[in-house]
Amino acid sequence: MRSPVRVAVTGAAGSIGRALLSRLGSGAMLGPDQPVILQLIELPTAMDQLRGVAMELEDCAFPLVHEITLHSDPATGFQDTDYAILIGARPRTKGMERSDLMRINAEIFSVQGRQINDHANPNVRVLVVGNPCNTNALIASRNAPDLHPTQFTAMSRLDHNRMAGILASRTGTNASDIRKLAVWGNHSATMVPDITHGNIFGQPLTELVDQQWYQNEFVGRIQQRGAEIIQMCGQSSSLSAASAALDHMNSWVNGTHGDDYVSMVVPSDGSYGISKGIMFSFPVRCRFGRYQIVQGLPLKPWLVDMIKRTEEELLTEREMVRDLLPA
Ligand code: NAX
Repeated sequence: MRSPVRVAVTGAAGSIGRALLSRLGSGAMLGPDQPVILQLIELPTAMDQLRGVAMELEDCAFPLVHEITLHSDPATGFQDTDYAILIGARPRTKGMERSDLMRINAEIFSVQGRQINDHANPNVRVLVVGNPCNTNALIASRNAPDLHPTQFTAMSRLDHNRMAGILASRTGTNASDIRKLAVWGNHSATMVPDITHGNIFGQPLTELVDQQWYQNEFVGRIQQRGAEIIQMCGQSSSLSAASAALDHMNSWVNGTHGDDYVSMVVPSDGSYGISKGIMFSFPVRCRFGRYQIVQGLPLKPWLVDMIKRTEEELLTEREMVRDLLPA
């Protein structure tokens, strides 16, 4: 058995937080031989709910859970942490403009970026789930000057997994046999679900599904899947979002399979002509705890147009929070 690592989770008493913690405690993120110390962070007003979550985790008697600590102060919550999963965010309420939501969350993530910078393990790996997650991750990273921007990522894995799940149902195959899917851009309705390099046991997905269905139905369905789930359940995705967060971290830490890849929101290094520095979802391969953007994928012109639109949206989001981005 290895020595325990520290995992900090914000918004730990919320829907995604609860769904994530039980599977994290049973090894779904870091493997069945990696003990964890859970550092759970919540708003001061949600500490009672957080105590309840901690009691339930205690009652699960997970052998891998070494210790659980509870924090309303992110400075102590992020202390020495090896991994930080930032789920807590202000949800959009009735009548709130997108720009207001962006500002409120920007403030939260600039503070958290600074706290991670000052208190976490210098090798910390950060995943931002709370929306708007690409721009929140950018703000957190820019407020952490002592850390490398590549230590900050955000989550497009849910969109990636949604593609695999729906394609598996469509083709009557197992989701794990579907290879080389990609989500490009923002985790928003402008995201670009790309199956053009995908295959199942070597057979191209473009031969297995109808092109009209892909372009006219599938793309919109993935982009709107979150809204569809809210309409059905009255709340946003939590089980699948938690599962995707664990998959994201697992791929990052333990690597991707063979020459397959996954989608992660990472700082753009200019690959595919995307503006440097913005947080953009790319196909990545992970090895030895690091990720690399997959290079040289040929892109159809209609996909390039969509990728440009999602990039423009991210550039607009960046402008909205410019004053919270130290140089
Ligand atoms: P909930 O409202 O159930 O839970 C959020 C929790 O965060 C609450 O317990 C709240 O007290 C806490 N919180 C708020 N601000 C905090 C702060 N500054 N520090 C610590 N805790 C804080 O929301 P939930 O359904 O769990 O969703 C959380 C976030 O995930 C939302 O922003 C949501 O939009 C986002 N999502 C992102 C997804 C993605 O793929 N990137 C998909 C699912 C989800 O929509």
